[in-house]
Amino acid sequence: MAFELPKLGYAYTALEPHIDARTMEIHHTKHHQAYVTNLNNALADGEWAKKSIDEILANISKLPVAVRNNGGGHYNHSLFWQVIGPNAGGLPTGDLLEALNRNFESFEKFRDAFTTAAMTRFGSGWAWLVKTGNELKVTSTPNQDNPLMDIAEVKGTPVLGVDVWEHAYYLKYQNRRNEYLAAFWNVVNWNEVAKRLR
Ligand code: MN3
Repeated sequence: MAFELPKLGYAYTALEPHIDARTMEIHHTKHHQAYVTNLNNALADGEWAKKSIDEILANISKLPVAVRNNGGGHYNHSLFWQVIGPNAGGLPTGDLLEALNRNFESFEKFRDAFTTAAMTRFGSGWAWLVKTGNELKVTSTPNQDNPLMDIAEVKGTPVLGVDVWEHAYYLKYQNRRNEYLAAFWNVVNWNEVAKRLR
């Protein structure tokens, strides 16, 4: 089949206590797997099954809603597992820190803007740091939409994303999205984020 569930580069327990092992396991093996399975089913043997996920997302307005939901879900989670990790958090350095300072005045102001975007996304969705040209912007999208989609209000290349669907935090944090987001900063893999800036 065209798309496959990527392996995690760390154990489900690796992000404890910030993101619990049970949430990680269900999120990866059930939720992400379902997006992959449903994306493959939606694409069947059609011409789009041979295209890259980036090309599919860039043309999403021409494709069925099942491809939008599940293709977005597959891309978004694949990115999410990479931009979080163990032995992470703290502050970004180098070119990434400079770029955040240039675009948001300070790292703290960037973090506040990103957290606000994640807190104010009503219902299920994602908050993003995206690169458009030489500019960095914070935005958010509903459901499994993302800034690579041709229908996105704010377009760009995702550099960092956070899943604010309740399935990402409900077991440990219940309705307390704010506590999940505070914990999220302890698992951001800034080296991986910096790679996406280049
Ligand atoms: Mn999710």
